[in-house]
Amino acid sequence: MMGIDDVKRREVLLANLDEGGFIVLYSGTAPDRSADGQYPFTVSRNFYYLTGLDREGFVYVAHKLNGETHEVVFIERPDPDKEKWTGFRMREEEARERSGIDKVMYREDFEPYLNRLLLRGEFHEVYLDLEARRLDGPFSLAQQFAATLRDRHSYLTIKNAYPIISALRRIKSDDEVEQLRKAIAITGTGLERLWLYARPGLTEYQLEAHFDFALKMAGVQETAFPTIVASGANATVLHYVENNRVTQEGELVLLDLGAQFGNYCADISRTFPISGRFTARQKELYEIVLKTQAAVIAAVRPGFPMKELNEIAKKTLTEELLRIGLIKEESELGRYYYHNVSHFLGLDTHDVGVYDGELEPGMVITAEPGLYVAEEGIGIRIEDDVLVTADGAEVLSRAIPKQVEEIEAVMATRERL
Ligand SMILES: [Mn+2]
Repeated sequence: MMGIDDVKRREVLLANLDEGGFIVLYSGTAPDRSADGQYPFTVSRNFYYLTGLDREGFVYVAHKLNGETHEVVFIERPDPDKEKWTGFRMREEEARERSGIDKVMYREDFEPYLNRLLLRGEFHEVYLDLEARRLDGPFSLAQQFAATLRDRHSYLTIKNAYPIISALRRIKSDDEVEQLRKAIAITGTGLERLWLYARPGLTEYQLEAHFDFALKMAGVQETAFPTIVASGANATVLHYVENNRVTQEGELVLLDLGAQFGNYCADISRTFPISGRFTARQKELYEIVLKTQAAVIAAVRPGFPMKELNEIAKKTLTEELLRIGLIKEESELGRYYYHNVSHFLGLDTHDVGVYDGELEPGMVITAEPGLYVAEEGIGIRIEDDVLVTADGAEVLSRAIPKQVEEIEAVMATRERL
């Protein structure tokens, strides 16, 4: 469709390099946890987007000299002894095939290689992936390398590759949309299992376990983000992740979850009655959120300002809450709705994108209005993933039940278990 494919992505990046310029991108390393343990590794999204490689400790280097561009990817050297402890490493041939980069070297050659380049004294600029990060957070590998270059090669101009890469990532290719479809389909499978096993008395994390089980049976080991299972009043806390409360008869449960497939993230929210049937009040509020979401999705098309989607959500919610008497004037809406209705989706759950800009074909966004009535112990959010098409929108997650009758029908089949 629209976005560009792997090899062309690097062409665009390298087109920014001047004569005497080079670029260094890191795949990243797993953060330390405790003692010799580490958290699971998440590949740098920009590194993966450009190379198709998602292993730890890899580095991509490209440079332009005498009108010619050279690319190298440095990978970890497979060590048969180490592999008995930590598993197989990617081989040279595989790295070459996946990335389309002919020259593959080992990681220990990275510094000597760069030294040889820099000692030629012919370079004047370097591109690094300097994503905006907190002042008080840990230094990224790119930030550390930038500091080294500033100390030892202070004549070099350091430039930021991040905006170039993220501009490309905003528009998804057919292949990327396909990965998202798979992530979403598997998320739907997980939700179905969670609903089939849901009943009052289970803890929130036990509901989560059914989702996780279905994902793993579908061949997916990772969620896109920490799963939110929020019952009763917990659902009025937007990013509730404790998931340790016992669900009670008659409550609504808010789920915000997603599988990750091929490093692409699904992000779906559903809200359902733990006992199988919505009460009249729950249904009244639920239908308002559903109607709001429909109004938002109906507005999605190329040229529509991203920011305006939230105005549509607020307008519909305000009208409806005035109608049922939950609020008396427009200014009170903030008590019951206090987030944004949409974000970009892709390799990151909160993906790159410009919130001041207009929607374009190939962008994927979420549509996720909510209503949070703390005094009634009710929190509702309904979230779908939406592709902006040439002339409108396609709801990628349309197969996942969300109408009151559909959810009640799924829950009704629990009796057969
Ligand atoms: Mn979301």
